Amino acid sequence: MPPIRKILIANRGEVALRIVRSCKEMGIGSVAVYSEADRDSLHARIADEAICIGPAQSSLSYLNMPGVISAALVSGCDAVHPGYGFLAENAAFARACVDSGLVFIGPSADSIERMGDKSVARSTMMAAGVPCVPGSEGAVETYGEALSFAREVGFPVLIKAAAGGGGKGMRVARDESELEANMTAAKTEAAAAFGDDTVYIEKYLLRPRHVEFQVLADSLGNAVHLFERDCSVQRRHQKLIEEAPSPAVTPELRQTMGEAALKAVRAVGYESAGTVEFLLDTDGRFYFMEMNTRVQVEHPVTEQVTGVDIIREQIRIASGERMKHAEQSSVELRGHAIEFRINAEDPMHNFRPHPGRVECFNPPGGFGVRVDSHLYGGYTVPQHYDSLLAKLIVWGETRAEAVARARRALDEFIIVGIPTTIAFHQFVVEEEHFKKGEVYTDYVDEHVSESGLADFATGGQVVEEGRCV
Ligand code: MV4
Repeated sequence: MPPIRKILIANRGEVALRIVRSCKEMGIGSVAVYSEADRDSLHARIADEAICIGPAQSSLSYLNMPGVISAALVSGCDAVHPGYGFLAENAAFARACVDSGLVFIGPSADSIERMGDKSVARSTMMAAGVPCVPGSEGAVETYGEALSFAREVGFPVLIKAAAGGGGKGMRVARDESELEANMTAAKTEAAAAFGDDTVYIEKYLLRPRHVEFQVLADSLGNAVHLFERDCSVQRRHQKLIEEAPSPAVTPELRQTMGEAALKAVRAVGYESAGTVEFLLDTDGRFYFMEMNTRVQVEHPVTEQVTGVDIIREQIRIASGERMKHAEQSSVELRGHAIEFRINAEDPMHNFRPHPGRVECFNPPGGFGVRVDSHLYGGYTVPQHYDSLLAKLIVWGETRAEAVARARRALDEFIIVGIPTTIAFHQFVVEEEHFKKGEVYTDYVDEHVSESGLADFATGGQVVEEGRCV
């Protein structure tokens, strides 16, 4: 495989910057693509070259495969990094890159496809001996089949869309009387959202934690995991806070779950960075949920506790090189890291997205603080894309130290002009359950009631309309 000399970054925002930064450190050229709405964006400015690929609407720019590939070819790139979102888990795009003579920095199109269908992924993992939530072997065709699986595992059950992930096309059936209608509802929603109404059935676990393992596998057959992240603090399937390691995972469990994650990787001949998601129940049992075949938003917490630059490793792997840590025993876990997603959303009003002009941007710094962001004072957040503005990642020798540092860093963080989730995070870092590491997937609904947040959010960071304070 020839070395990679120039990479097209098929993304925008903070992740595009993140990728350009690794390119620069590796002496690799970088080409940004941007939409008309992103003319003034930082990712287009810091890359070596930048090419406008179309209007604001994603489907006409960041999702336009021929446009992105043409940009790579005319600028003389030899590889494409898709980041997360947009085309990152699109098997047709990975295939189109390869067919155009470009290296796709990620897994093979076949791996993306196999993991993209959650019911196929589930049966693959069952066959490989990776623990899965009790339920159907693969897709469920008829109501009769659904009923027999539901009776076998016991109610409540969860009906999930095979093409889903992230909660879409998902319905709980608490008892037999709800099964038929909710299966129909899940199928209808899945058909509308994904053009595929295939569903499967699992026992519905109560108060699970979301624990995911970062994995890396190279083309020479080496595979390691970089331990786990706990992403239990979510709202409506949007992650808000992620941390590594998980407060719920003991060294023994970490070893067992890590081995299961590697079993999953080997079962599909996976190559590149990926994430194996598990649900961890209150009794410490874990079950495979999904595998994500991209670099994730929350990858920095893993970087901070392992010292591994995951983007750099993706690029090395795509070049056919051996990854930095080819042996599991050489990967070490040090300290604790927590990421807070700072979104252009108003937590006082149901987290309503709130694009607009950022008058002042003053991120925190100092020991153990990392901020990954594409913001600058005077930048206007466009309405066309996701609301992620910045990621605050804090590191500490212990979880308590990381939480104390987070409190300090959040207090320093000033974004003037638009509401953000900073106030939400300021509430959470003072909240007793979070401080003890007691976070479950329904944590936000249970412990961050809107009234509680409203009470807290009046204090803390000082924000005045239109000026820095
Ligand atoms: C589950 C579950 C309980 N039992 N599966 C939500 C998103 C999708 N990726 C899978 N999800 C869940 N699957 C079984 N068998 C609970 C959830 C779930 C959830 C999972 C992770 C993080 C937050 C969540 C919030 C609600 C439900």
